[in-house]
Amino acid sequence: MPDGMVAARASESTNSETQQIDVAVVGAGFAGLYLLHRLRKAGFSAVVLEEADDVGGTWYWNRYPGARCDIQTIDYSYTFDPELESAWKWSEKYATQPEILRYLGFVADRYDLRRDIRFGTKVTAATWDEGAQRWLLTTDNRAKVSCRHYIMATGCLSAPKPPEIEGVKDFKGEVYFTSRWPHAEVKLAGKRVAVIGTGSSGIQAIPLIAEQAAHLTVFQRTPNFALPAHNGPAPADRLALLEGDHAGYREQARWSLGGVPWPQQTVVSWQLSDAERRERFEKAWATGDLIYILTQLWADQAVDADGNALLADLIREKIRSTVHDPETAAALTPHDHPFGAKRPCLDTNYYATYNRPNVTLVNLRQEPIKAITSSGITTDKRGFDVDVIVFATGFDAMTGAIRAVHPIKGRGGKSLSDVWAHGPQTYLGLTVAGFPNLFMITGPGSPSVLSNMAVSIEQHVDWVVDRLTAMREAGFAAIEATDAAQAGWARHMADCSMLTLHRLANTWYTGANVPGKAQGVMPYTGGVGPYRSICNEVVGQGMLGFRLTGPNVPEQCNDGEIVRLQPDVRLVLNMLAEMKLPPLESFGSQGARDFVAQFNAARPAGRPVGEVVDGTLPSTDGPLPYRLYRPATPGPHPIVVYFHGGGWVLGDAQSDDPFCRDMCRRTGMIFVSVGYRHAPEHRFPTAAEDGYAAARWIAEHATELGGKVGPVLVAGWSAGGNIAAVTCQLARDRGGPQIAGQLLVCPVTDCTFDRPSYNDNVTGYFLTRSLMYWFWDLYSSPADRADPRVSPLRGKLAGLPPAYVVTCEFDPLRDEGIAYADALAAAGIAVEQLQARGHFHSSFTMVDVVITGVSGRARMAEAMRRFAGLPQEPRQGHESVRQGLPREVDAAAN
Ligand code: N01
Repeated sequence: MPDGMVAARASESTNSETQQIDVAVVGAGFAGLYLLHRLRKAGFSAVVLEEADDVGGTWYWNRYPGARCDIQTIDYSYTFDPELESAWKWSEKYATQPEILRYLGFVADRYDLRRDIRFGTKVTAATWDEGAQRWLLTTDNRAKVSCRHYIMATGCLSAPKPPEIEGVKDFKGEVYFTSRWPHAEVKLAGKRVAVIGTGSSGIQAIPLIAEQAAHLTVFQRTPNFALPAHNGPAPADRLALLEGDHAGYREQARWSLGGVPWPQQTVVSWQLSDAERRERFEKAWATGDLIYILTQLWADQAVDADGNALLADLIREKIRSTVHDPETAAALTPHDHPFGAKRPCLDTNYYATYNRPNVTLVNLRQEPIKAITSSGITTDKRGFDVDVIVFATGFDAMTGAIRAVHPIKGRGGKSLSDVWAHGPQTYLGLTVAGFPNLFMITGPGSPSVLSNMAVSIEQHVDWVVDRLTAMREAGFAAIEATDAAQAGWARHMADCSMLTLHRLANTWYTGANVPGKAQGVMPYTGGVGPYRSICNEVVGQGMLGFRLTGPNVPEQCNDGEIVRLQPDVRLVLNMLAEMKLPPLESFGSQGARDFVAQFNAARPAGRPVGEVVDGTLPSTDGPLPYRLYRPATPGPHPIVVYFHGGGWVLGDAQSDDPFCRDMCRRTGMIFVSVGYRHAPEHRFPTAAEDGYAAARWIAEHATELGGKVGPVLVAGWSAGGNIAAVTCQLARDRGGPQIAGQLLVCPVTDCTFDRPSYNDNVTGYFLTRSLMYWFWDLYSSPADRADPRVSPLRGKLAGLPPAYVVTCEFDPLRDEGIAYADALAAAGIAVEQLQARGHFHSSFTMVDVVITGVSGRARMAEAMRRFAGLPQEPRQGHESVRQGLPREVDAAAN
């Protein structure tokens, strides 16, 4: 029966009938309400099944004292209807739970939603009926439901976590959970109250409970970072922005990283002085806005452990200066996770509450809870008699409400619980292979809890309803993610998780708060805007990664992975594509040099090293410039002779400056970047001969340069990799210098263009095939090209120094780099390869832009240190697992 006919008799059902419906939705919170509205508008019959007896979802259940939103309420609102926006005015910057619940009730009434919501109804099982191509739902209240599509709008933090403490049942006093707070008033005045848990719920509730209770004892296992909310009226500047351009403001939020329209910060911590950083921090502290402090201080605070530590230290200082008792202050100060890796909280008087005489903090790290007894709580060291225990112990987040609440059986009777036993597998955080026509709103694998939920919910709802509409128009009855698409999404998720520090904390984001739960970063960490563009791209590419079937239409399946690039590479390439630059070769050689210089000037400055010295070294035709980077550590250091990239035509020390600085810091070696001469003014073999001569001179003048006497190392990127490889061959054949190892990053090694990577990556990855042709033509005539001084792959390879060869998947030069490494190995040379998945030609030299290149550079540095006979050093910055931080989860290997 067509869904349209079903729609005509939707909603009405009796106890014995099965309610026939197009779409069933679970949950009447922010997501379920908007879904119902959109589904109806699109002409679908729909029912919402809601366990509670009213709308509100999370805001229905979490009614504890102090419950408020912690995204500014003007941002934490529906945006789909401008009239709704003008019909409702929030009274505060951060609205209270009762006000948000009133808002959701207002929305339900305004769109007459309640008539299609079955309150007090819990779904007890959901089973996919292959024959009917429909879901059958059983409920604990009245009729079953048969639906074409089943949508979980169950929220991410809906399934409370059991307290996991012995003896709760023995306690004779009152027990409350923040996540299931009673509707009737809870009287705490004059009582001895215990609160267990110091996440957002505990931190919001504790100051208000302290005001009422005779005594409050807080049992803290892990301290959390909290910032003052500075609640009050909505800030005038934000309101002015919104009111100045309503549509523009909302659109900016949709494409932002966190779902709130703040610009992207580009300044990194080491570009700021201590005073500048403090000034930015004090402003953020006074602003009282989580997204602001998480995104606006310096660009590396969320991606680099060192950049993050600078901010964390400033917050720690605030805690110490607020809490009078030093021991309590120390216990309240987090040290086990980077700021933001665990969900930070917004508070009102949280730290100051510990200065009250009626508040005691118990540090469970020093005295763990042994049991709950009839009269209170006993730790390893003492007993606490209390009248009331409040559990603010959190949730089985993201998967709890979907996986554990009721059995969901998909194709072939497969249970979602089993499929997710080792962690949630999804495509886009919206769908699961093997579960046709099942959707999740803000499911694991989508930005969800790392974003302004209101924005992410609207995006998901719109995407799903638009897809259902398109399916109906095309005659499709079922949609299902493919295994390949889902596996690709898992890889992309892992790649994204390398971009942030979430993997360095034990949190509910990773499942670590629930004993026995599979661990991995569950939300999508790539940002709201990039995620939206990916969802749109899936549609644009003919529903890539989905199989669509229907009774009277041929199956459609455009299988594949939606993102194969590293997430930051994708952003860089998208940005370059938007610039619609003419081909570099169309500028002519000088024009191209000028363009590259201008382009490079816009990059983040390289990180500081001990010393940078510009000098010249002699060559047969006059002096060549060089730039020397010296580590800050005491020398003498081994010397690396470095050759920049640029197709023998472009580039200079400045163009590869960030890479040299980074590698100098990571290796602890001197890098001397050589200014070899360029084509077309100086054609083959000038670059090769200059490179060799420079390496020889540098090795002979090691002492003068402050370096270690002995073998040098060589390194180079692109055409510089070519010169480095050639230098090794010439040094072997011409009696020195001695070279301890070679690092070849995306090197040019051969003059044939018929390897697959030249065809796979013709355009779209910055270094194009035609640009390579142009470089070759400017540098060498066809007659010269087989000379090993430009095609080292054609030279003799025995007797060369050990090599570390880096190639990138989306690079025309990929296969010749791999061929060179393979040929070196075949010639008996010790060679290691890094074949970087999802990277492009410039990934490793775009330091501090392509963050996912960090792990590759760390490995290059390790190889160089091995070549030089130096001990390995702990990895730096983003790579470092700082002391005290838990082990990484789900770190992607490139
Ligand atoms: O839960 P949590 P929450 N013994 O998991 C401790 C959102 N939210 O309800 O960290 C002793 O953060 C646990 O300790 P540890 C927001 O996204 C938003 O507070 O596991 N302690 C932790 O301290 C938030 O992040 C708002 O070592 C135990 C606490 O209980 C998310 O919901 C308001 C324990 C749980 O903290 C969850 O917040 C509230 C045990 N057995 C919530 N088990 C807004 O402002 C757990 N703990 C919008």
